[in-house]
Amino acid sequence: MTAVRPDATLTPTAATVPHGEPGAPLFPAGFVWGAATAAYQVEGAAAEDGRTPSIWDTFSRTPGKVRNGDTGDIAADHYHRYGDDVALMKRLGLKAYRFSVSWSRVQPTGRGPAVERGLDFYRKLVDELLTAGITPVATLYHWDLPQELEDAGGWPERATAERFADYAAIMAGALGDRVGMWTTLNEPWCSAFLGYGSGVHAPGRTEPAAALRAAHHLNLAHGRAVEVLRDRLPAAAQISVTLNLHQVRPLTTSAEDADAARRIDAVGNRVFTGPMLRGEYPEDLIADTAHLVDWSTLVRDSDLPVISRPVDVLGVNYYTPTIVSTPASGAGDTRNDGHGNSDHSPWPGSEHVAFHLAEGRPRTAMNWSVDPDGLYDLLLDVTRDHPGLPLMVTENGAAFDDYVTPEGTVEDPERIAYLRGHLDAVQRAVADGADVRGYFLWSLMDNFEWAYGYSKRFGAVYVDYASQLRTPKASAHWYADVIRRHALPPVPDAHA
Ligand code: IFM
Repeated sequence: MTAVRPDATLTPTAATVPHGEPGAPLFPAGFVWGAATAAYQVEGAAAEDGRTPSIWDTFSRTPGKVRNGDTGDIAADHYHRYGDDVALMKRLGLKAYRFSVSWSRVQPTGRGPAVERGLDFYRKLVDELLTAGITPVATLYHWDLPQELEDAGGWPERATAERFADYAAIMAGALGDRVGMWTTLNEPWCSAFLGYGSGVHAPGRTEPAAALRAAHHLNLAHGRAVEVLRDRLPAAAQISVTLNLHQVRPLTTSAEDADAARRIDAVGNRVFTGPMLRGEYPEDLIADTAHLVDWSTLVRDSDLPVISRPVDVLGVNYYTPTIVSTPASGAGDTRNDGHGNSDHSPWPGSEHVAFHLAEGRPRTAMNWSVDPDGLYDLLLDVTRDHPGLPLMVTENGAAFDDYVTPEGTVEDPERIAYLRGHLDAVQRAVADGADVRGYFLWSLMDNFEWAYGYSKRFGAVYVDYASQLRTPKASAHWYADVIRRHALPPVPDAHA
């Protein structure tokens, strides 16, 4: 049964006046238009006002882990420039801004009392957003565990989930009077399986059993945070979790490839949706990984009711589909699944599965294929599996090799095409029954792209890291137009 609060509603927070072309289908009334960032990727100010290192500070300082030795020390300097950034969001007409809180900034050791100076940054950011008429959407965890908690064992340790509940209580106390939309975790799959499995993300551990333990404790942390937030926030607060659900497709129609797809769906998706939305871990996941963990001792009786506390909305992040096979079916790569190369697999128990790139489709600078139908299918798959669950596309976007022209503009027609295709997919999914309440472009501005450092630009706004000058790309202007119309603008006539 899908765990959804019966009274779950997402109230539009800013009036949207539709200006669509006659005949252009409008997005649903109250559809939320936003853009997203994450603390370590944009804030900088890594050692200011009491902030101490997170696992990403440590990882990015470890030689060979991040391209060019880049770190988030300065990033897009959002910590100091948030006022200008909010003004820019307002000019673009954004209705919502999804940001994450740096745990190390507000509770430096991951334990004990909060640091008021750290909390003040988020209070000021939120106040600025509210003054600009932009709805703040706060994510509590976007991958940056305080280093001291990792030193104590990190997510593979059950105690980390309790520390997260304490931190959630601090944030509810600090922002509960002004933030109405909350997300517990962003993409726990990456935290667990890239952080502890393949090691391409912080903390860089390559221990398949620890990755599975981390996944369970992230689930538990989510559930404990939902409990704490429900307890402390006003009844109208909306609580969600964001998952990077893999839209898994078998390469061929063979039974072996279907089994490969089932396996990746289990350890990529259902490891989270099972306990969170159904109150159980999938039997096939348990069987596939039984040689690595003893689920009967890892999961205590009381855990699943906590993890499955209802959410108001499920955040879905989508970039590209995941095409899989057994190695026998084709020349796929068991190591490069699009999440970065490692000698270690992020797919415990299914290390033999091979990954493929679709032929004949455009690719982004991440070498991800552009496939809007994947988003359509994903939204409808989730709707079929969890009927009645409100959805929000909390990330979607693309990196391209953008540059500033001599005229001072940034022309990014590929990104516009990407966004148009995916927004069209959202509209089609809504028309076919998916309850999609909003869309957040990833990302508001160029930022620190984890192990790729600053080499990949996902922003709608170009950031010159030397001067910190922001230049809205053509796609930012295009997205502003979409928001104003509440509909997709006409495709320009190539022959006009
Ligand atoms: O930059 C990341 C973000 O932090 C999480 N989702 C995917 C994005 C692009 O890789």
